[in-house]
Amino acid sequence: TFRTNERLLTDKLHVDRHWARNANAHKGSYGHVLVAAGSRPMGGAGLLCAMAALRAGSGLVTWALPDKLLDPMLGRLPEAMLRGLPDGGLGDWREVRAEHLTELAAGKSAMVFGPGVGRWENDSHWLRKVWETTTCPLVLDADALNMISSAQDFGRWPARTAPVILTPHPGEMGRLAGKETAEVQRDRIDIARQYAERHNVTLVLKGARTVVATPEGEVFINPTGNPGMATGGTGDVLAGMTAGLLAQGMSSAQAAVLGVYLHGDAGDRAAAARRSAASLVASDILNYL
Ligand code: NPW
Ligand code: AMP
Ligand code: MG
Repeated sequence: TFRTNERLLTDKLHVDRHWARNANAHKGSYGHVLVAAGSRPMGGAGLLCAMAALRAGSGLVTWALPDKLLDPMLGRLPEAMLRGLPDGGLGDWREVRAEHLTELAAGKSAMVFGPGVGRWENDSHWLRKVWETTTCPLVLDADALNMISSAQDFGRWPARTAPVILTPHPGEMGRLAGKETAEVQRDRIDIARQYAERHNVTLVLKGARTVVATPEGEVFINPTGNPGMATGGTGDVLAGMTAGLLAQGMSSAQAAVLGVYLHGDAGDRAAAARRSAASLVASDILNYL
């Protein structure tokens, strides 16, 4: 039973209309995503995220990563432009300056930060700088969500002019809302809706039957996807896809709703093609998008 403002997503999403190419299009017609993801032990999260932004249809993708990762990653994703950020030789984000990311974000159509970036001292202050000094639509996932959870004052961060989409799994949602994972799972719709309204963000609460809640209090429930998607890297793919859709000029609600729908649908096609959900891996989703 659905209450006011709650909807189950269906094919009536008009995927063809929202996700089409014009005959006269060129790569500048479909936006430019800045992907800030990956660190030495988790370069794969960055690769999956950047490839997902491309597969979602973004015209251009720049992948910013700690300098030491640049050489090993060059050639792994020939379609993306890579930018190594000075990292003190560490291969992670600890010594990367927020200002460098802000410079790269200027003029981009969307940015995604968080998959595989890890944690470091005072990282929530670092994220707040990026939050305050960038003006493009922003997708925050994974470690970026944990940075928000550890910031004591997230509710008082200044309002951004460009929209924000948060994509927590139930564990990350629990940390954001100060609840146990099980509590989140018992009350998914209300917890997502309340957080989105209170913090003026579009919130994507992942897991079976992903919930998308808008800052206006609308809620959408996604019917696509399967338990084969419970495997490392699938969330990193969703974050990149969502930024790729945002970059094409969609509203946050459209990008979030279409992103989760297409991500699950590609996962269903991949599982059917393999005739086994269990053997699905995150890059299969990219191949079936
Ligand atoms: P529990 O145990 O049930 O309370 P973490 P992470 C919960 C990167 N990756 N339903 C569950 O909690 C990411 O991008 C890199 C219920 C679970 O134990 C991050 O940067 C990869 N509960 C970093 O790793 C591939 C659920 O959350 C806990 C749930 C850490 O991210 C992998 C785990 O979450 C990964 O993407 C559900 N549906 N889903 C790479 N190839 O480079 C999650 N939980 O501790 O936040 O760690 O998600 O693995
Ligand atoms: P993450 O935990 O960040 O890697 O994200 C996992 C992704 O896989 C999210 O998009 C989830 O919605 C999806 N997923 C995980 N488990 C299931 C499931 N049982 N049914 C459908 N989708 C799932
Ligand atoms: Mg994740």
